[in-house]
Amino acid sequence: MKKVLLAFLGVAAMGALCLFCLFLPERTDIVVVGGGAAGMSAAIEATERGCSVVLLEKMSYLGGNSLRATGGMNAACTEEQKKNGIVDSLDSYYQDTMKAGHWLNNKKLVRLLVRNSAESVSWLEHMGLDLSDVGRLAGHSISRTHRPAGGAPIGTSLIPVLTGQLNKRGIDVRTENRVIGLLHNQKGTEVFGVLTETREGRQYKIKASAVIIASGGFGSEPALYVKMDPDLKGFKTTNQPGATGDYLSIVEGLHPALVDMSYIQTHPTVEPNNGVLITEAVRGNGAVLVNRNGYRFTDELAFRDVLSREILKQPEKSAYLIFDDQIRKSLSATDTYFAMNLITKADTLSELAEMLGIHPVVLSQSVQRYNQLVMIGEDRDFGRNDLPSEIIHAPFYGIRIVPAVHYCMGGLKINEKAEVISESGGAIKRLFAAGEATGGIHAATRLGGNSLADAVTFGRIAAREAASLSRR
Ligand code: FUM
Repeated sequence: MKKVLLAFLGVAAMGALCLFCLFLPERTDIVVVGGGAAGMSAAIEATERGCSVVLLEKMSYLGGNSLRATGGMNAACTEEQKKNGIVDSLDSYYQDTMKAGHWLNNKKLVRLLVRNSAESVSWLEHMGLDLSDVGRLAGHSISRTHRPAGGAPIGTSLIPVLTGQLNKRGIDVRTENRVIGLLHNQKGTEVFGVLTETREGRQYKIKASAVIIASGGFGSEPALYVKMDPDLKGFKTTNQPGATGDYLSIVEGLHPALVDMSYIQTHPTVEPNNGVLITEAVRGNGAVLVNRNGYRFTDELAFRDVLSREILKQPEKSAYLIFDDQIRKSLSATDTYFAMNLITKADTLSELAEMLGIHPVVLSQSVQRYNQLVMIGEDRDFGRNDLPSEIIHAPFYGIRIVPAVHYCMGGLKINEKAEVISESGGAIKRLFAAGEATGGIHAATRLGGNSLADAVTFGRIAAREAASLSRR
């Protein structure tokens, strides 16, 4: 009888233990919130440093806005630049980034970005990403935007490479798992993990030594971006649907400092009906902009805020991007626009103008004038500082474009360790952030190609610092 009772008690104790385990939160070293380039880079780097990682992404696929990235990734003093005979300097990259940001950027973070940029490029190359084509985007004094050979879009090469690395390392990646809050102490000064919800609505906790927020910006949330900048009412967006500013609700109760929230970048050249971004690389490789009357009206490589403003001053608040077959062939990224039938094609410029509804004589004269300026090597009309080639190789192409919401420069304030800073000024313990969820690096305007540089560089910095905590 005694034996039966003991056995019964034993079974009951085991059962209670199992039940207890069932309700115990999971545990990992680091939770990464968001599966774009910043989150994926952080997860890979943390695993390299011996940490267990869970990466949580609310969408059904990885990549975030990074999957849509086209023009490339900036870095100064890279091997690829050397191979292409490009002489760059860290200072030049720093100055360009600061100038774009109206000198309101966090200087320490920009220095860190610039110093680590070449390393970020070689890190990706070692993982198998081709970044051998080095071009120039608007606002840069030199070619430093790295992309795959032939001018292919970077995002659709980068994300599969990073995904391959996550898989190779067996990293626990959970899509359709939305982080809805952080586990933290009562004062909101230290974080212990996350509260997550699955697509089916099941909520569960994961305890961690550190959490890295890399959930992106809010470029797909008109209510938010119009609140921050009322001038953006009615604008289209280039952002993926998941860019809804989730970090704002995730950090509720912690009182983090937010910086530069009203700085929301519009990309100047977006096709108005489908919201397809026409990469700045088209202008970087030689395209011009004209208005409906056929006149050039601006430096096509001006900073995005300046250029967007200039376009909005033109008739119908839009402009036309004009390029030739040589430019098309230099950038396979344009293939998508042709496949989507977004581009008008003609054998002559006047025929192209007729098809686009632009004044044919004026367009031909504007392009002729531009070609003369290319020949003399100086844009005496608008001060464009890079004039790669004349527009003379038929067929000719054109597309109507408008500015559209593209990037949120503002976000969580971070320090050089990518720690999230609270309103009271100290770092919130065990909480890190990287990528578009953060603010301070780009300030008033971001240079094209700096978002991937930021995402990869600060994703890895956040992981390095988070990993040092989990080893303690
Ligand atoms: O135009 C582009 O390809 C955009 C690049 C960027 O925003 O970094």
